[in-house]
Order: sequence, then structure tokens, then C-alpha cells
Amino acid sequence: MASSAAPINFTFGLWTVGWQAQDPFGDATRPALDPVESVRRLAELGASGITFHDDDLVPFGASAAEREQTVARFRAALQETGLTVPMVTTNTFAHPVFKDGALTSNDREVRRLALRKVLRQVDLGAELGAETFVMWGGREGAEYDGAKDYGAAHERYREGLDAVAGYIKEQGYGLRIALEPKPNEPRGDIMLPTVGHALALIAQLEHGDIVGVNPEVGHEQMAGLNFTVGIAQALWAGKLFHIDLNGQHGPKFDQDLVFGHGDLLSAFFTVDLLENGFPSGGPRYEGPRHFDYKPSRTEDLDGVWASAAANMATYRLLAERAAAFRADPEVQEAMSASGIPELARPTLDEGETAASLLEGYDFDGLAAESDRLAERGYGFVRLNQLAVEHVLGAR
Ligand code: GLT
Ligand code: MN
Ligand code: MN
Repeated sequence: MASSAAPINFTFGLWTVGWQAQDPFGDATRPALDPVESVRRLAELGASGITFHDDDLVPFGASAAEREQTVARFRAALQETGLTVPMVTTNTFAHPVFKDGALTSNDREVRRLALRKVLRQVDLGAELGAETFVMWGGREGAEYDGAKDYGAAHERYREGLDAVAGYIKEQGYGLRIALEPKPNEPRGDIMLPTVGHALALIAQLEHGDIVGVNPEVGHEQMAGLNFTVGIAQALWAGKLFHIDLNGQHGPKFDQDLVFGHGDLLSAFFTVDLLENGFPSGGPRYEGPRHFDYKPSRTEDLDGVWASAAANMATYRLLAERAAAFRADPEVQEAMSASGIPELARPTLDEGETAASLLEGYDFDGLAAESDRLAERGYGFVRLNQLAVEHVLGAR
């Protein structure tokens, strides 16, 4: 099984294992973790990289000297363990100053402050060799439709993103921006609620060539959407720059469960796409398999590390199952019967145009032809049952 033999790059946010489990109804249930300890533990468990917000590493308000010392200590831990920092991001949601957003706050001074905070983290990310700069606009939104001029807010979002992307280019950094969609929570409504909304905004940017998406499993599912289909479109468009893997049980609050602990069959098809690509070939996802989950509030520190390991174990198992699925001759035959390879064939013949397709066609025959073509069964249920049997290890 080729895909399970090659090492898989697993990465974790510092804020995931480091979450102390405070929620809107209760206090923290776990002590704070030293980022250096997280680096060491994740390395031991087999992760290859770590990601972080500016404030996850250097506490907000730290002095320049403290910042330098903290970064130096963190760098030493990276060197000691071989862990990389493939992605960084900025916290533009926790401090009360961001209560009405960052790049789209109604207050211009807040927007300028937010931009500076973001740019400072861009510099640090570049310094640490990151390739991706995630931007999750958690507070970009409102609770009340009348509270925001959404025309101006989209202008400001575009202005802010182009400013950051333009800065990255000017500085010659090897970074690309990945926008992370989410429909709601913490705001009543968040701008760029889904992958599709984000892709549409990117198409309107001046520097959209270095801007893509960082879809999160649970965030798309909170919007009632199919995650695998969402990332498929981003991948097809050359815009799947990064990914946040976790688990979610349908449209409710953001659960951030371990990957595969929500919709397992959806997780299987996500891994199948990431590891094996589209059946017809085309663009592949080459970035890290990044986990953005929260160890449940019920877990102690041992449970934190067990849950981190569970993300990777589940992903590996699903990668094995997906390789077996693709290699199974019965699956290949079922895929053919379902017309999957046929979809890769262009609809028009070489040189044919829409006009020539109409030429000489007798619409009096349309109904009869439709009836004939409608007789076909597609066998998708059989194909899906084969997937279920592979997931269950029954094949
Ligand atoms: C925050 C959010 C995540 C985002 C992070 C990036 S922060 O924890 O819930 O989905 O990926 O800013
Ligand atoms: Mn989430
Ligand atoms: Mn995320």
C-alpha cells in the first residue's frame, strides 16, 4: 500500500494540545502547557511540525526582551526535535479590542492595529521558514445585520488581505496566505462563512495568486455542507493551500473533536482524496495534514497526548483503508460501472462547439432519447457499500 508506506506529515496547532478547556460555561480543567513541552511531546508521538498564533507562543503584551527569549527557546526546541513550523497565524480574536473584528472592524484604528499585529507575525513566520500564513477572521462579522455595512466590510477585507499579500511579495517571503472559513461562532455571523465564499473573494484580490484556503472539517459541517466536496473544489481550483482536520457531528457548535470522531465515512473520503487524489488525476494536496482539534474538556494531560496520537492513528488507518479501496479490483469494476472514468472524458468532441452540437439535431427525438438514457442505473449504492466494507476492515 503505497500511501501508508510513505511518511505522512502530521502537524498540530500549539493551541490544540495547549487548550486548557475553558468554555463559555466553565473554567479551565487543565493546567497551562509550556510550548517547549508540546514541541517535545508531539515530536515523540511522530508529528513533523507545529503551528501557532503569535499569542500562543509569546503572551500578549510581553516585552521585546521576553519575546526574543521565548522565540529563541522555542527555536532551540525545534532544533532539538527536528520539528518544523510550516504554518503560522495571528490571534485577531481574543483581545477585547477585536470584539467588532480586526480587518473589518467598524473602528479604523482597530483595523490599523490589527494589520500591524498580522504583519509582525508574517515576519516571524517567514523567519521560521513557514510556507503558509493562515487567516481565520473569527471576529469579522456581526450579530445584527444592521451593525455592519457589508459592502464596506468586504472592501476592507479585500484591502487588508491585499495589504498583507502585497507585503509578503515585497519582502520576498516564501509565504502564501490561506483563508479559513467558518459560518458562525464566536460572531453570530462570520464573513467568508464557507469555502465557496472565500474562493469568490480571492478571485477579486489583486494578489489573489498567493491566497488560497484552509478549510476546517467541522466548520463546513457546521454550515451543513459536505467537507470533502468543498476541499475537492478548492483542490481543483489550485487553492487548497492548507487543511484543518478534526471531527464534528453535524450543524451545531464547533466541536473540534479528534479527526474521524465525527462523520467517519466523510473522514474516509477526505483521506482518500488527500492521499490518492481524484480518480482521474489532476492537482494533488501536498501540504501538511494539520490537526486543529480540541482535547475534550473531560481529559487530563495524559488524555491530551492520547487524543493527539488518536488523530494521527485514525488518519493512518483511513489512509490504509483508502489505499485498499482504490486497489480492490471489485471497486475498480464498480467505479467503471458507475461511470466514474467516463466523467473524465470531455463532453464535446475535439473541435466540436456548442453550435455544432446543435447542428442537425432533431429536438423531436429529445424525449425518446431522454427515456433511453434514463434507463441506466448508476450503481452508486454498491460502490458506497464497498467503501463501507473497506472502512470496517471487512475487505
Ligand atoms: C481558533 C479557531 C481555529 C483556527 C485557528 C486559526 S484559531 O482556534 O477555532 O479554527 O484555525 O486562527
Ligand atoms: Mn473549529
Ligand atoms: Mn481551524
